[in-house]
Amino acid sequence: MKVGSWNEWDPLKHVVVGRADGTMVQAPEPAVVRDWPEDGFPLGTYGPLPEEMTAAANEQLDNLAHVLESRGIRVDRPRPLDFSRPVATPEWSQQSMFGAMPVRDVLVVIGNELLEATMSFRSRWFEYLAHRPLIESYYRADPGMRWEAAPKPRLTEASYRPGFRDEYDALPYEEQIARVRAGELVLTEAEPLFDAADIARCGKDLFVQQSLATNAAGIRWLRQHLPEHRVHGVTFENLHPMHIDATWVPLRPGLVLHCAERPADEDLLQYFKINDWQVVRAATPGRQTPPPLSACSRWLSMNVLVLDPGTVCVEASETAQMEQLDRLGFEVVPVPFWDVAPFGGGLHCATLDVHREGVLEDYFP
Ligand code: ABU
Repeated sequence: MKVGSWNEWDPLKHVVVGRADGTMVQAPEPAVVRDWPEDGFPLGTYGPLPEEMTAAANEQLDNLAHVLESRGIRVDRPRPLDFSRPVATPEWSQQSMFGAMPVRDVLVVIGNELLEATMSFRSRWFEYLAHRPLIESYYRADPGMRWEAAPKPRLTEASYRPGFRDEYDALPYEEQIARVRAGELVLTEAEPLFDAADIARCGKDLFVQQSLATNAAGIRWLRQHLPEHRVHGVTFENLHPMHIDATWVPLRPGLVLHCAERPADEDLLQYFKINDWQVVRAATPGRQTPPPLSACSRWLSMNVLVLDPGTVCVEASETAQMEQLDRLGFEVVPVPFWDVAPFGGGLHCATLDVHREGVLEDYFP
């Protein structure tokens, strides 16, 4: 048993796969207000996702676990909590949590360190507890593992821009994008905040998206915490940036998949190009609409799980994405996963690399 992973593509040996049990449509909070009337959750309402959706998602998550185990990869699963209970700190209370999905949002492994993200939604503040039994067992089994948790945020009103959503939605497109570029979204800079899924790992280089879940102070904290890495704060032309793994997806040394609808900053493109990386526009998703009851987009098509530099799991209905990766030289493993999407994401979101064989390398010398 070893905790260790430096990038998104080295041979995968051990992984956590999330569970859908008990996932909630979150109660309103300063960071996020759900409004899905057509799916039974109009503004202000909250509650567990329907049982039949949960069962269908769990079937696909279990199947992913079997696919990975059949390839010799060890799979662990988190312990769901009662996410429907209100939670509180001394400074606020919140009527519900979210769930034990996606694992990628909460935890990241960088080298021998397993790091718990701050998270930035109140409904996700305690989510790490669903993963603690596994983390504790890893810490007992691997004497070389470092277990770190970023500063637990206060998440008081000071961490959020009041009236952000209405003000932002009323802006013209160019002004909205200027706000994205400037990192002036719902989060203030009162304290470091980040979700782990805003980090793309490429050995010595870590690309961290400033987003609706990650602020500049969070990126600064990561930079200071990981002095042996080059931590790049990045943004994309995306009106609702939330996690980098359906936008900028490194597949193997020298190859990154990029969402064409979310153009990258010129500086980022140049950084990859002068280091001889190929930046490939991901295939257009087969689906025209986002998943129900979800903040994710149809670009979950490119939210792939790389098993090794020649093998990649792709959502089974995304034919164009599978064909593109086949042409790029990958063995493509189709995995049905669209029923998991309402629970927070795709194949990359739902998983956490505990161990990938490999060492720290500099891919941008
Ligand atoms: N959390 C996965 C990324 C969601 C999206 O950009 O559609």
